[in-house]
Amino acid sequence: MRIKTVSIVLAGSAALATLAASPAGAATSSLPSPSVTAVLDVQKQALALGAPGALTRIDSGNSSYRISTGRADTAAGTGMDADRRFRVGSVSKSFTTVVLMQLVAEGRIDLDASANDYLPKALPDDRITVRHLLSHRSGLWDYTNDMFYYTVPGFESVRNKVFTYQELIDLSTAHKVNNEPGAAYSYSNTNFVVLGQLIENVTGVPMATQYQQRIFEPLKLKNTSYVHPNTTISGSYARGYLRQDDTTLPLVDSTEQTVSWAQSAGAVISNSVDLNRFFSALVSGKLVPQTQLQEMMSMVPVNSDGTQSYGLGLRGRTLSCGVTVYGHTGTVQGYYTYAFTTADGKRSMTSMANTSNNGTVNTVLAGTLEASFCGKGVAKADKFAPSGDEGFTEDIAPQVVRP
Ligand code: REY
Repeated sequence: MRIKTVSIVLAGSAALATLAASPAGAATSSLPSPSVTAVLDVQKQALALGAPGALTRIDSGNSSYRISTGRADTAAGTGMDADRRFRVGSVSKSFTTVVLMQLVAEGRIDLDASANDYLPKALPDDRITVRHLLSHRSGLWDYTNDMFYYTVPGFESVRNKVFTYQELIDLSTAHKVNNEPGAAYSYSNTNFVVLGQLIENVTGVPMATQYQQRIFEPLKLKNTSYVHPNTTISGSYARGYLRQDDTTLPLVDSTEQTVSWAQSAGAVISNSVDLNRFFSALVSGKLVPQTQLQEMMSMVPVNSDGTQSYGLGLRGRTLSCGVTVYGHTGTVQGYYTYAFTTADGKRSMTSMANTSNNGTVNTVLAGTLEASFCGKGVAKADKFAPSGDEGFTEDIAPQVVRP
């Protein structure tokens, strides 16, 4: 098999491009070819808007494209490259869902049973099912709304903290719920913290072991780990830089943290090759049986024009060329991630910018989906002035209205 690899690294004004071998034929024949130029254009916009660096990896049939720009470490001046590890934030929710769905397939958990049947301490409403948690329809308040209302003080107050699941759940249940169980989509980290607790309670096996045995080892994901509550990232990684609420102040290096505030909702570390392999394997039926996969991929629209949808622990994005891609987004201090694949798993893309609390960078980075799956750039007018649903940042506290 001949493998095509395209690596592009852009650091400062110098561009280096290497092209090895030639393609052995496009596997995703109906899609336009990825546009490396459009990916680079998006990455450069992300840098202009304040991200120190950005990376993208596209795996398409036998071809892979590795594109990176800017810095992985601003103090050391190290250039970004597409293989670096990073904190994937809520992409972790798809990993947690795989563990849960394997337990469903094993007959140990019923999706439509009350979550309270499986929990050590009951949630306030018996009507909340496991499915409601997986689809963000439980109504449970997202405790991160309060925790990170003030971005850097909030972050520093939890950076080295170790929470139990129950402590985080109690922060949520001190609030009124957003909606009756099942009545509405309301994205909340609480749902996936409850699921971590539920999995550990049913199996008696820690999440770290579950991820390792059910996903990382079978897929040989050598760059993926769950080290909670260790604060460091091993191997070659990108440092994360958090923007302050006062944007005139310097970025805060947020690389080292326990991520205990997220755990099973967001504490996985990975890289682009592994995330592409994970989502491709998932939709190809290599992680969960067809019945459970279909449940995960049954998408319900979550924005007004239906271009964004949520299944079970899985997001859908319908792009301008008509294709719907499946995966997840992630936001954790210092890192924005997009990791998506086509329904057949034949083209996958992961992008990361090493900053956060900068919604415009996150919105712009979504342009790497158009570039990778539709071969397109994003019109100039849309680039810096997100409006309507395009400006809606899925992951961050939609309930919080800033003064
Ligand atoms: C938490 C806020 C983001 C991060 C979040 N992440 O819920 C989960 C996800 C795991 O869905 C922080 N924003 C930032 C603020 C805003 O502090 N005041 O942008 O890094 O991925």
